[in-house]
Amino acid sequence: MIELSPLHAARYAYVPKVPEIFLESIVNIEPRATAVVEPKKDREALKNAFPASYGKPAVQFVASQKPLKTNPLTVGVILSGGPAAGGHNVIAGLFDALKKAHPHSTLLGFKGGPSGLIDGKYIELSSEIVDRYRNTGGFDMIGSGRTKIETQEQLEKSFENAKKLALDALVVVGGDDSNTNAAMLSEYFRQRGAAITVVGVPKTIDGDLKNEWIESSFGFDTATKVYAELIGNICRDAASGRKYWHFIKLMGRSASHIALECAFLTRPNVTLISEEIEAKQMSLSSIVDLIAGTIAARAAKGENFGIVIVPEGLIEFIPEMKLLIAEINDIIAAAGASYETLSRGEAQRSFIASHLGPTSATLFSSLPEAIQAQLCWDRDPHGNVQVSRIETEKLLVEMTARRLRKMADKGEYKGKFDYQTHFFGYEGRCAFPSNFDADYCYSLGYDACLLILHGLSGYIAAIRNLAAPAKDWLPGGIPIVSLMNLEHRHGKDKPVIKKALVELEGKPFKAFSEAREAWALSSDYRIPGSIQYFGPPAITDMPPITLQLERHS
Ligand code: FBP
Repeated sequence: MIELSPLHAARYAYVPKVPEIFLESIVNIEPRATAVVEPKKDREALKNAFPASYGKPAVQFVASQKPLKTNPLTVGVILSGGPAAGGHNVIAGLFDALKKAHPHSTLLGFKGGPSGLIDGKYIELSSEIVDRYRNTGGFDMIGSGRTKIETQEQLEKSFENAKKLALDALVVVGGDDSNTNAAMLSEYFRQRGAAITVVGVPKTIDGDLKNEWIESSFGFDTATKVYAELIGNICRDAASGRKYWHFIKLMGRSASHIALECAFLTRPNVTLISEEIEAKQMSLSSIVDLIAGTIAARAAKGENFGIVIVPEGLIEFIPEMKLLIAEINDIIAAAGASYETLSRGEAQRSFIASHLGPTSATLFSSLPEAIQAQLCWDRDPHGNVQVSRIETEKLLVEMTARRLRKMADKGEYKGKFDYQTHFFGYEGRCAFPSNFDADYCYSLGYDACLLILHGLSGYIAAIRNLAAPAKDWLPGGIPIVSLMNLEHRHGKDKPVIKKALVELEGKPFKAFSEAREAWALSSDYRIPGSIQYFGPPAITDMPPITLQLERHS
């Protein structure tokens, strides 16, 4: 038995705060249909692909006078994709709700992500197991994985195992791709005549699985608070030593929500927002101009130090790089299994270089060799380039240093450029969940159980009013298909959940763009400190700043 840290032991005693309606007996809660939510585009194609769940209304849970009759249920749960703080509390909330609905209900945890269902690998979750993980970070209670259930064989095996285990329902906890999986499974089970309810839960630190119904994905709050603590400490170090520019890449595969939230929490000198770069069609060279310009302006004040925040997904938003990556993706998809036989580095680089069109080939050859190699590494199971492995922060440092030398030659820059690079990503995904995430995740698990009790297959748990105290949250659900569109993946058009990117017309980005000029020249950084789990609610329960800006007028 490992010895627990004092905080670990104390977190077991934490009782998550939940929406007031969850204090009712679980059998006295029912879904009330509200608006029908339709996908924003590709409606016909999505209607054909998801006939059973398309066009269904969003629901909100309300008190009911007529108690629901419940039987013991057997439910499976899958944790899918990258870890996000609070996953264990989703399971705890689901477990507690199931046992309240019927004490003989059973919860099975599929091991290692979706492949656990395909291969029939699972454990029965007892209260002893669940209690060991309450309010803790990580996904290690049952593990996670990135297998996509999409081939006929995978769907069939999942179906067979679900039948063999007599599952009444399956809960898929994941991001956009994993919830796309959930919608496909729901449809497939229906087509096969099996009454197995499949529901999703919105997870991802990236914060890009959201809309007006899903106000935040879980894990975002904890991850951004961990990164902001580290950035704040580096800000203080930079202002103390006064000798380094710190280029900090932050996780978030596509959207820049993490970078934006951390900018509000720490006020760095430069924060790149990928969505703005794409909208303004900024080239790599103009991004370097912007960074070098800020460095020169601060040097003129005698401040040869500062902080640059680089979102992990940036590279895919720079127009010329986006074209290059799309071409590489298609080349890899067309080469199929034969690409996997090429070794990383020279073999992959020269294969790709020989298949690129002329414009992309010129750009590719102008990039540092390390970046070329990283762009060629194999894709994840969803066909995405693995941006966490591309050292964009180093690419920018190298290009900025070159630009500053030229500016110095022309007398436009008088300063000393010394730098450090950092990448914060894995540090933030498995921390003890903040109180916000602990409460939110427990409530999401409870909500998922309610969706199951009411047979709402193909729905994803959606809790609204998250900027308010937990008691005022509004739990419910929406059909997963309403979040979808068609996208080009692995060389084909496929239905997938559309990633919610930073909206340039939204309140958070507008507030940021009004403040950033002042932040560029200032050295009065904001130091958020570490996540506080105990103390005044104004400190312990603060929701993300971007969420507050989005929700308050
Ligand atoms: P999910 O979309 O599965 O939540 O994962 C998000 C993420 O943390 C990204 O921010 C990052 O690019 C990626 O996972 C890294 O994946 P891996 O854990 O496979 O290295």
